[in-house]
Amino acid sequence: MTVQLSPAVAHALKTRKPVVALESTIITHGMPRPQNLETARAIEAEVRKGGAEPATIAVLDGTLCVGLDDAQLEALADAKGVAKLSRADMAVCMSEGRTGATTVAATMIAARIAGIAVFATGGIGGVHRGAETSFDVSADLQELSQSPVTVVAAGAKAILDLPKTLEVLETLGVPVIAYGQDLLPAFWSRSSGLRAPLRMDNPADIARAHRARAVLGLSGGQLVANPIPEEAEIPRAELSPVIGKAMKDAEDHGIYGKALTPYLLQRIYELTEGRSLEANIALVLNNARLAAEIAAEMVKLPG
Ligand code: PSU
Ligand code: MN
Repeated sequence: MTVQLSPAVAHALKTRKPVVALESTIITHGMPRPQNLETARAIEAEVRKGGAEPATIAVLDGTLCVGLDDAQLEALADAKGVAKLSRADMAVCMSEGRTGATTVAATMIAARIAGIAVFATGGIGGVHRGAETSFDVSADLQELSQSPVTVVAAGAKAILDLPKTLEVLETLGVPVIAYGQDLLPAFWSRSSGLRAPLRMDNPADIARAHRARAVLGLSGGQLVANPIPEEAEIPRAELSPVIGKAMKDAEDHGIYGKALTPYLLQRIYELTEGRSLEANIALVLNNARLAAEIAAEMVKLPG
């Protein structure tokens, strides 16, 4: 029931090398095999290429591991019945000595403990469509207001209610920064049609803004919304009916709660014949690149 930094991550942090935290729910619940393991490895390689140390995070047999070696990564990618951990259930998983993958919320908690300021993922959880009746709002949003981590994602998935997600983030005091454009990206698509509250055009500005929050004594981090590369995007109009169908299927099968996001991702993968996965992989790698650049700028800041 401890927290364990891998030797590589511990060394990087000690010598003030840039480090990028990575989540593991994307491996266990977000992508099918074998692409999940291939992508997990490719993300780590991308972070290293950017001169930063990757720290993939998971709870393994009750230990919160910050930085996995390749054997641990492979075992996690192959394991069945791994729990999907958020703020509410991470401690119980550890106290019971079990294994669980960390969502954005749980990964932020681990990054905070380890002292890692930057985290790359695909998409964050948000306010689900129909939340006015289901009350399904991801704990990722709350965590962004509590743990001081800059999270690089490709915006929020179009399976969510994006206007409501933006409203909740504003209420919680979370800066939502579109990278290099005015519009909020929507995961598989470069544009959600909504204006992002903030815009920044280079990694150094993002690093300084992170530091400024600390100067003000503000809890919580920042959400950087990085648009998917043009060549990989699936235009919104094309995806819209697919998302509608996947949501109808979820309803018909009575899927809700924790199971909903993984179900929708899998269903959209099937309905697009794999195209959504290709886009997902491209955008995560793109986020890993930007996160490494931000991490490199963070360590240059004085103090
Ligand atoms: N988006 C993806 N793939 C994922 C997730 C989101 O494209 O695997 C995962 C992340 O770990 C995120 C979690 O933190 O889903 C959100 O789940 P929920 O909506 O149940 O909070
Ligand atoms: Mn939920």
